[in-house]
Amino acid sequence: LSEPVQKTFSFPPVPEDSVSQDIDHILETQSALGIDLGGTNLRVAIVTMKGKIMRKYTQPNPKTYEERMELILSMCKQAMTDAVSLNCRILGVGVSTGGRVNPKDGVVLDSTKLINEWNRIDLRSPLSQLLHLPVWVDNDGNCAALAERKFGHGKGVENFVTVITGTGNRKAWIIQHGELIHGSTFCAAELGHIMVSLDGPECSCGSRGCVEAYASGLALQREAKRLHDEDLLLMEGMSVNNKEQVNASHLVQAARLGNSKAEGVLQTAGVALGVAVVNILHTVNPSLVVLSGVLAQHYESPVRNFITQHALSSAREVKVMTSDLDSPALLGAASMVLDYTTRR
Ligand code: ADP
Ligand code: BMX
Ligand code: CA
Ligand code: MG
Ligand code: ZN
Repeated sequence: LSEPVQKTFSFPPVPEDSVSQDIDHILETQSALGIDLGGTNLRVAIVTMKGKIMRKYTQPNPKTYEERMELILSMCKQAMTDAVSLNCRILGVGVSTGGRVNPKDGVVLDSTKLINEWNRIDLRSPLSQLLHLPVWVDNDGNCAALAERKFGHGKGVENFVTVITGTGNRKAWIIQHGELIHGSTFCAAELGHIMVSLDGPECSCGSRGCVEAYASGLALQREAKRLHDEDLLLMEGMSVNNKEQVNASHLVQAARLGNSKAEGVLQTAGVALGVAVVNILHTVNPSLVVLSGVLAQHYESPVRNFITQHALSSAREVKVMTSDLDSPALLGAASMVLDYTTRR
C-alpha cells in the first residue's frame, strides 16, 4: 500500500473561466458531479443536494487507462458547462469505481480484470487539478451503500448491507454503526468474492466459485451464450442478431417464457446469492439487506427463501428489500461531496 502510485496523468490545461462558478448566485442549486466507473459503463451525472439527477451521461468504459482518463475529462468538461445552464453550482467531484480504493488518498489500489489498466491510479490529483474542485473516491459498492444511507432504504438504519449487481459483479457493502467498513487494506466487503463452492466457475478475480461467478451480469451472460450455442436459449418471439449481443436480459426473458434451462440457471444464481447473503448475515448480523442493480428484483424472493431455510433463527428477522434508487453508485459518489462540503 505504501508503494508509489504507478500511473500519473495530467490533463491538458483548460482556461480557468471555463470551469469557474458564480458562487454568489443565490438561486443556484448546490450540486455535485458524480462519476461511476464499472465493468461496462462510464457514467457522469450532475446530482443535487436532494439526490436528484439533473443530467446523466453514459459511455462504454474504455479498455485502456489513457482513453479512460481522456473520456472522464471530456465528460466532466461537458457536465461542468451544462451545470452552468442548469443553474447548478458544483461543489466537488465524487468518483465511484470498481476495485480496491484508498479513499484517504483518492487512489485505486488494484482491480480485477473487469477494468483493465486500473491499478495504483491516482484519481484525485488530475481531477482536482483540472476542475479546481475537491475530489472524493471510493469503491462503487461502498458508494451504493452510501446512497442507500442518504437517499434510500438505509436512512437511519445502523447496520445494513447493500448487494449490487452490475456487469460481472455481485458484491455487497456494509454499513456498521452508520459507517462504511473499509478494512485493513481497503478490501473489506468485497462480497462478490465470497466463495460459495469449492470448485465452481472461474471468476474474473482469478479464483473459482465466487458468488460473482454465478450471479453477476457477466456470469448470466456466460450461461446465456452457452445455452444459445446449443440452440437452447431462444423461445417463441425472441430473437438476437448475433451471439455477441446475448446477455443476462435474454436469459431472464427466456425463463419468463418458460425455458426450463434458463430458469435453472437463474435458480442456481439465486441460491448462490442466498448462500453469500446468509454468510454475510452470520458475519455482521445486519437488520437490512438492500438488493440493487439490474437483477435485484429477480433475486429478492430466492434470497428471502434461502434465508428462511438456512439462516440461524435470530438472523432470520433481517429485512430484504430491492433498492428504489436510480443509479445508486452515482448517487453515493455524489453524496460523498454533498456530505463533506456541507459538514464544514
Ligand atoms: P457496470 O457498473 O458494471 O458498468 P451497469 O450497472 O451499468 O454495469 O450494468 C450493466 C450490466 O448489466 C451489463 O453487464 C449488462 O449486460 C447487464 N444488463 C443490462 N440490462 C440488463 C437487464 N435488463 N437484465 C439483466 N442484465 C442487464
Ligand atoms: C468486482 C470488483 C469490485 C466491484 C464490483 C462491481 C474490480 C474492478 N471490480 O467485484 O471492486 O465493486 O466488481 O463492479 O475489481 P460493477 O462493474 O458491477 O459495477
Ligand atoms: Ca461499477
Ligand atoms: Mg456498476
Ligand atoms: Zn472472485
